[in-house]
Amino acid sequence: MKIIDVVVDVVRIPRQTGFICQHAIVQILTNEGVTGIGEMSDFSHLPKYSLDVNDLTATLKAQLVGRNPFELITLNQEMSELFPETMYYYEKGTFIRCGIDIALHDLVGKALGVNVSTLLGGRIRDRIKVCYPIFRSRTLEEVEANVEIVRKRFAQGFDVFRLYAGVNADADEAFLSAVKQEFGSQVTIKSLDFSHLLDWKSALRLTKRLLPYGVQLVESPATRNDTEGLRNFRMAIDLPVSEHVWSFKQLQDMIQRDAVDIFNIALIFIGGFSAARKAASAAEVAGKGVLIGTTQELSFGTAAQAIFGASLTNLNAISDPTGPELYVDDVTVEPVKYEDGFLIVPDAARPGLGMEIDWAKVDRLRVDGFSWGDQNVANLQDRTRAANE
Ligand code: GAE
Ligand code: MG
Ligand code: MG
Repeated sequence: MKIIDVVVDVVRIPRQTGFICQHAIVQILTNEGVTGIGEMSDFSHLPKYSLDVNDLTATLKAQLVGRNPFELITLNQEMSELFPETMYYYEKGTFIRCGIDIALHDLVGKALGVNVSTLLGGRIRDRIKVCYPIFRSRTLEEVEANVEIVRKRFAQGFDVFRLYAGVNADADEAFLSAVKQEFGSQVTIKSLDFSHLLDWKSALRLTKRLLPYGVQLVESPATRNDTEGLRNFRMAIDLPVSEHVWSFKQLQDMIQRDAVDIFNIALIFIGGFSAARKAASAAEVAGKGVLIGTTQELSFGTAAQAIFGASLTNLNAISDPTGPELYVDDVTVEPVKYEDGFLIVPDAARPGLGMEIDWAKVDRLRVDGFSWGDQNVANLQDRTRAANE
């Protein structure tokens, strides 16, 4: 079997928060009529540092056309040379590598007539507990709208939430206090996510202030790549600490320094199934847990994350992928399903990822490229529309 073409479609889809994200759907076509599909999710991080989609397509074609898609290891190695890791959380190279690796797995699964789970060694669970994200309140006035999101999502079965914190401490406390008062033990706050905004001492001070409201763990409580700060934080607090994995070097540093308890692994931030499996295995060998993180994928990318999560023996914290609930639209025939706050792993009997793209939806949502255009960049960190929009 040989690859004969690579096609990249960019779609632009708003979130419920008003923030608009771009994603690429990549198709890898073969001479035997089998096509693999991958998702490069959420290119809206670093929006002014954008890729030329025609140039990207030409690069991918030059590398992949004529090649055997079953050569997953070699092709992944080559992609890592073309798009090397940069030790940066929102590095775009990992998004590209991820989309290609997902597409190759989908292709190989379809060619063999098996689900991607079979390629990964099967499943040890068929659903994954997830939490709904509450984006940072920048002012006290924004708190009530976030409590309202908890009300609405709780009614739909989501009983775990995570809070992006660290910009306005009073607002963080007001939110946690309101949720505790209204929902008591019916609602769990999985984590405070500081998104590397604070140095570890500031994060520690704020965490201590918010502890009485009850949280399960703390994520990214130090500046980016400050592994020592993460360790200092971890040793100073009696709660598990999680951090995203965005490079093997960074993962090695965190393991060496014993800096975290739980590695937050998302296919998109490490470069697809192959890379994510290596990271999860390293975590397991080091005696650490894993949670499935998210950039907020569409249903296709979320299905890939679910299949990965279903294979993990050390998935021991509540996970994050809720993109399909967050976006107002999607590109698959059927979305992935959520029940009682669990992400349901797509049907194991279906080949590939088991998800079908609705090309009419792609046509409706397609844009020319990744350019950020007229969107305001003011509130990128908080993934919401700017207050003045
Ligand atoms: O830090 C996190 O856990 C988030 O999921 C973070 O990566 C977000 O910025 C996410 C988003 O687009 O909302 O990527
Ligand atoms: Mg995070
Ligand atoms: Mg994202």
